[in-house]
Amino acid sequence: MSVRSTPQPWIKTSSPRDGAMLQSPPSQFEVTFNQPMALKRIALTDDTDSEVAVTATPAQPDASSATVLLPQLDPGTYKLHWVGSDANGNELAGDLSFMVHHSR
Ligand SMILES: [Cu+2]
Repeated sequence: MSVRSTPQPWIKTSSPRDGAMLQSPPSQFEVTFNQPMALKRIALTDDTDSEVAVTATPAQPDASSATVLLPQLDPGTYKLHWVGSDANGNELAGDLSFMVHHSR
């Protein structure tokens, strides 16, 4: 028998990227994993550390990417924290921040 190591989830891409300076507000947060993952939790906070309500999208446990629609965001700096989980209960969390600039 061969020994099979437990695959650990990792992030392939996420959007907005950490540190992104955006000229217009992002309409969604999207993250792509190396394997199927479901987003369990997402928290978005603004400059004043107030939580911005985000409508959770139904979990898609067989999908290796997750998309969450964001509300209309005013210019400012935002922090986003998310937690994902795979079918084996392996969790993966991420933190990122991005800035929405005033458009002209
Ligand atoms: Cu900026």
